[in-house]
Amino acid sequence: MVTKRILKIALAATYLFCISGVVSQDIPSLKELFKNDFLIGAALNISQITEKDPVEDALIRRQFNSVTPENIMKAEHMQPRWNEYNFEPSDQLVAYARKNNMKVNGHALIWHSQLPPFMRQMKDKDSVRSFFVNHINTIAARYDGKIDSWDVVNEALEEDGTLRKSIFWEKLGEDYIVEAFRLAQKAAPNTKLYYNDYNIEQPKKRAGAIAIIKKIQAAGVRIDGVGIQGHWRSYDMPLKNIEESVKEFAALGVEVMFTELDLGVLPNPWDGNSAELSKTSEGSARMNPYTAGLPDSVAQTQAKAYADLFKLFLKYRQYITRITFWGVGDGHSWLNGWPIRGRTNYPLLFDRQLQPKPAFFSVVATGK
Ligand code: 9MR
Repeated sequence: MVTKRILKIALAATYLFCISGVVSQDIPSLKELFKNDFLIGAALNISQITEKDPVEDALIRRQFNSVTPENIMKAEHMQPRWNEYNFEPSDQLVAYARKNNMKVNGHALIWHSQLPPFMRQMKDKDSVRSFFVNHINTIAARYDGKIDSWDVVNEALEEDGTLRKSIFWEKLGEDYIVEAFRLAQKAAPNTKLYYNDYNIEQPKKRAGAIAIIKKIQAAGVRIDGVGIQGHWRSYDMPLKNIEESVKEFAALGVEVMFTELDLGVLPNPWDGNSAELSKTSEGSARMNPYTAGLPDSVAQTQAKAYADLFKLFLKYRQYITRITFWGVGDGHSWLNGWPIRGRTNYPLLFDRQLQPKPAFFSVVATGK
């Protein structure tokens, strides 16, 4: 009985060792390939940070030299109750990154989403101000010198380039962004400070981001960089806008980063009238067409999109400091659940078994 169990464990260990051997040693390493160009990061969840899956851990250690916590440093996790902080997961992240020689980008200090429950119905200005000041001071100071950078403010813009009417905008006024950076600069003098948002490659929203950066600079406050999130679709890449954005942001003297890269392959319910269709069974099949696997032609389109993007990143490598993927393998991507729940999406470089996809090899080819 005992011998049988030992045999089973040994077999499992050998299997794991073999797989991790294949994954970790037999394919090129992105962080090595691009080491003179930019950091290569991944958003990690708590089970990845705590090394629950040795195969995945070997892959992460081999491929990435930068980590962004996908959720654990958001306000609802860091300060779940008024003035009660939960530092444990973030401390684990810092230890994990130090052990593996990875940079850490803290995500995010001020964001309208994933706020603690006590914030959601807050009416009174003084309470919002007190949360804002204490949250930034406490967390930025604690991790100064332990992490490398912060997304100080995340997603403060509407699509038309005006400021989002968030609780912070409403209660603190439009200067809250400059104030957030001022507080972060004081509390974390050794940490880089970034503004991060999606769709800011699009002209109107980009103009809004430029206005934010200029306003912070004009106030004499430090902002070190801007993160273009990069949630795009393989069949619809805004390459020209991306290139213009890199140039325009770089001209402001800040670092440019691609911070949440993933290229979905599924239809977008907001195109045409397909949103309505998604509610019918015929519509659901149309909106979720690849449940049986990623067709070769779609994988090739995605590989080309990733290659085009990395060629552009390399062209502007003097301005671009980091490329972070929003996840590791397709199985855990947020895009399986958004904007429609329960779909099978394929946005990343590694598949559901953590094997490299054609997109991985097309990215590798640009780096050679
Ligand atoms: O990937 C994150 C997912 O696990 C969370 O449920 C979601 C909650 O809003 O946030 C996702 O990450 C977001 C990131 O923090 C900010 N930019 C958009 C990302 C995708 O929604």
